[in-house]
Amino acid sequence: MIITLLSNINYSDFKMANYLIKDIINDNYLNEEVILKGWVYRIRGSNKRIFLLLRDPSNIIQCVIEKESDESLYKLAKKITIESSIEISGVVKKDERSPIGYELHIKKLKIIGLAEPFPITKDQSIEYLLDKRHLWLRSRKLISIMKIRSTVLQSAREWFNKNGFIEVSTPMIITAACEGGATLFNLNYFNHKAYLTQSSQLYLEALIYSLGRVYVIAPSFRAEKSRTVRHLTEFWHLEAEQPFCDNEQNMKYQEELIEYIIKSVREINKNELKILNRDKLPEIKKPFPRIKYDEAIETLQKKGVNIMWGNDLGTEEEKILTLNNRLPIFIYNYPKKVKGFYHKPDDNNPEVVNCADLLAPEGHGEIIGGGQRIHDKELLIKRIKEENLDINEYEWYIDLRKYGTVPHSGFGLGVERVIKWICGLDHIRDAIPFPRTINRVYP
Ligand code: NSS
Repeated sequence: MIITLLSNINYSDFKMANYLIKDIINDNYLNEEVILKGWVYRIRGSNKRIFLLLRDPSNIIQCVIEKESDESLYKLAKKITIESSIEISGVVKKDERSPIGYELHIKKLKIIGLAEPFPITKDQSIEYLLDKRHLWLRSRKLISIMKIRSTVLQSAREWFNKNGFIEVSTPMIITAACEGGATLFNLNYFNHKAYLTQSSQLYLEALIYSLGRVYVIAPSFRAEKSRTVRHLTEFWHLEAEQPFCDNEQNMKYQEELIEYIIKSVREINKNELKILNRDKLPEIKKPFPRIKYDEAIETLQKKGVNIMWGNDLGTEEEKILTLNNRLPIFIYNYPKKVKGFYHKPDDNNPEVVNCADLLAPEGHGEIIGGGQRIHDKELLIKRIKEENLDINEYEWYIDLRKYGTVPHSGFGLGVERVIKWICGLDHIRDAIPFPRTINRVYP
C-alpha cells in the first residue's frame, strides 16, 4: 500500500468517520465539513480545478478541488489515478446539475492506495471482463445487481420467518441424486463415490418430520453441458418444504413469496432499478395464471413450435409462453417422464404428476420448480426402480415413508434466475458475483 502524505496538511483531524455518501447528501450537512472514504471512479481536470467522482458502497459523489484555494492539494490530486483509494475531508455544497443534488468541495485529501492503471476501460469483450470479474464487480451495473440480490435473499428470509418456516442447513456432499444422474458432479470421497448436490430437497423432506415447515438457502451444482443464458453450474437454491401440503397450496406459497420479494425490491432498490433501466419493473400481485401442461403444448403448437405432448419445455418454448406476460405463470401437471422420480402422480391421470413450474414474464422463463412428493412407500420404490436408480442409495429416503408418512410438498427457486428477471438481464452470469459456467471457473 502506498501512503502519500503532504506535509502541510494536518492529518490529525482525519478521524475514523463512518460517513457514507448516502448519509451526507441532505440539507442537514449543507456547508458542513465531512470525511468520506472510498475509491476514485472518474477523474478529470483543467489547470484550474480537478473534478473527481468518489465512489463508496452507498453512492457516487462529485468532488471539486480548486487550484486557487489550495495549490498543494491540487498537486496531490493530480497524482490520483482511477480506482485509487482515498480519504477526503470536504464541505457539502448544493449542485443542481448533479443526479444526487450535492457535491463536495475538498479541503483535505489522503491517498491510501494509489492504483496502477486500471485494466477495465470502455469497449472490452465480455470474456475479458469475465477474466477481470474481481475488478469488474466495481461497475455501477454489478454493484446495483448485487444490492438487489441482497434484498432478494433478505426479503425471502423475512417472508419465510413471518410464515413459520424454520431455516435449516443441508449437506452439499451427497450420495443420492435428486434430479437424475445427467448433471451430477462426481467427487472422490476418500475412495467412495459421492456427488455435489443438485438440490437439498431430499434432506428438507427428512426435516419436515421434526421441524414442520423448513427452508434452506444453499448452493446447488449441476454439470450443465448446454451453454444457455440461464444455466450456471453452481447456483444458489432457495428451497422450501412443508408437511400436510398439496400442490395447490404449494403454489399459493410461491405466489406470496414472489409478491413479497418484488415488493421489497421495488421499495428498497429504487435507485438500483433506475441505474439498470429497470424502473418499470411492475408490481406483481397474486393470483398468477395457472396453465395445464397440455394447454401449454397446444398453445405452442398453434404458434408453429415443433413440440409434442411428452416433451419437456426448454428455454425457447418458455420464452414464447412468457414473452408478452406481465405476471409469472404456473405450468402444472407435466408428464411424469420429464420430471424427477419423487413427484406424486395425479389421482385422475397417473401419466402426469402434481407438480408446477413457475415461469417469469418477459421471456425469462422458469424460476421455480416444485410439487407434491410421493408419500406412499411402495409407489416410491416402484418409481425409483423405474428410473433405474440405485435403491440402496435411497434407503434413508424410503425410511421417511415408513415412520409417520404424510402428504407434503415443496419447491426450489433459482436465486439467480429471479435476479435475472428482476434486473432485466440478458444473461444469468451477471446475477452472481463470480459465475461458474461450463467454460469458466476463474476467478
Ligand atoms: O430442477 S428444478 O426445477 N427442481 C428441483 O431441483 C427441486 N428438487 C426443487 C425442490 O422442489 N426443492 O430446479 C429448481 C430451480 C429451477 O426452477 C431454476 O430456477 C433453478 O432451480 N435452476 C437453475 N438455476 C441456474 N442454473 C441452473 N443450472 C439451474 N438448474 C435449476
